[in-house]
Amino acid sequence: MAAARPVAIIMGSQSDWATMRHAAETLDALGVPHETRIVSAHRTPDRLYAFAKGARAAGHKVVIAGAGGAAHLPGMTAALTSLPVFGVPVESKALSGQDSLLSIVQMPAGIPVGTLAIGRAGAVNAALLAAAVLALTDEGLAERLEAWRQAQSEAVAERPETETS
Ligand code: RP5
Repeated sequence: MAAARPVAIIMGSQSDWATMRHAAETLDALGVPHETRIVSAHRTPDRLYAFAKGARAAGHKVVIAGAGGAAHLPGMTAALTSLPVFGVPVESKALSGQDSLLSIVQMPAGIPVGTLAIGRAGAVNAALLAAAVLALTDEGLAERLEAWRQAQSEAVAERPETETS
């Protein structure tokens, strides 16, 4: 049997991958195994139900769910599993992701979705939060996460480069 992948990255559409790949790449950089699936709350509701109901038994510990527009995927997933769910609002064409953000963040009390920023920043930070959760019980990952943050700090220049034109 294949080893369990602690993080599941799900998204409502192939078109969300351009954003959600940043979550996958961040988890890769931290050495966190993950699974990626297209699961639409609207177009494949049966797939969503099967995924979310089976997520814990499949060995997942955290779900990252990205969706745009009337973005029901993170909330519906959170309704169907008590695993932590982090929602990433994908930038929509019509409303620049404001619709996605409000759809995901405004969960009524009782079913939480940890909501991140719109777009790439949200996808990267969802991965970092998922890693932080897993690092609570994984010392090796905690060290890799610290090293990742240290490298990020070291990559920031002391002063801006002088522009030449
Ligand atoms: C949502 O509808 C998806 O999450 C996606 O962000 C949006 C548009 O989907 P496509 O029409 O590009 O497939 O369900």
